[in-house]
Amino acid sequence: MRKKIVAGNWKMNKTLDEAKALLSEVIHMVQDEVTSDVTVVLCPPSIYLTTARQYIPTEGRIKLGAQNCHEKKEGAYTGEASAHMLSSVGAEYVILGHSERRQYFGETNATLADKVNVVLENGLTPIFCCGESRELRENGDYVGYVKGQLTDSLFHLSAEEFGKVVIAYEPIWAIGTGLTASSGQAQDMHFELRQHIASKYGDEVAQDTTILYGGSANAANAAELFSQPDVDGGLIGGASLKSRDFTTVVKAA
Ligand code: 3PY
Repeated sequence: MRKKIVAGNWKMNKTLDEAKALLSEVIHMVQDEVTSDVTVVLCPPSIYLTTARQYIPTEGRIKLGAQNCHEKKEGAYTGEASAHMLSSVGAEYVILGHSERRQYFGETNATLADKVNVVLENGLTPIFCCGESRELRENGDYVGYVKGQLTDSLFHLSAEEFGKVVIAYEPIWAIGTGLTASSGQAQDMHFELRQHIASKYGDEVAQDTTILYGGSANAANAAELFSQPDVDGGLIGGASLKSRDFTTVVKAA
């Protein structure tokens, strides 16, 4: 049985006091209300990771994640954080290749392959984001494009290493636009990606791979999205900033 995960991507939001309040509310609500075995990953801005670590119980379903890391081990990279540093402050997951990182920070499939390597070397779980633009969805081979993102950034891994990766399908046209993929569109792509993984690593690895949906998933649409057989939870943007909404999404998984 593959793992169900709901991860909250806070992006660049919240002051320290607001972050503390949100952490405390979400942790209590999840502990009090969620009965399933879903794993919840909270990904605040990296400046709050150390604080967040103090709020999140060391044992249990709630985990700490970062939103990015640098591809090099260490060195003269002003303003950056390495996977080793993230691990040293208690992060367990790292979101990699979010479309905002690809778009605004020029991250390529090749850079992301390096990031995946350092993240795995440091015992962290990558949440690898992939997804197509609106133009591609309307006029191109969007399935081939998203499969290519996996091939280029992940398929150098051994089956054992790949087994530690979480995939998040996030169509770019559904991020920050209020548009969401229909549950059918999400299912179709997740199915294609699982087949693609099977073609490289075999059926067992593919069936065990957690594939999250991201892109304006929220309290109103999560249950429908998560009811799809190949949708194993979500990577949640805006709705992760409100404790009630986020908890509702977690309960839907
Ligand atoms: C969204 O929900 O829009 C996201 O980008 C999640 O990462």
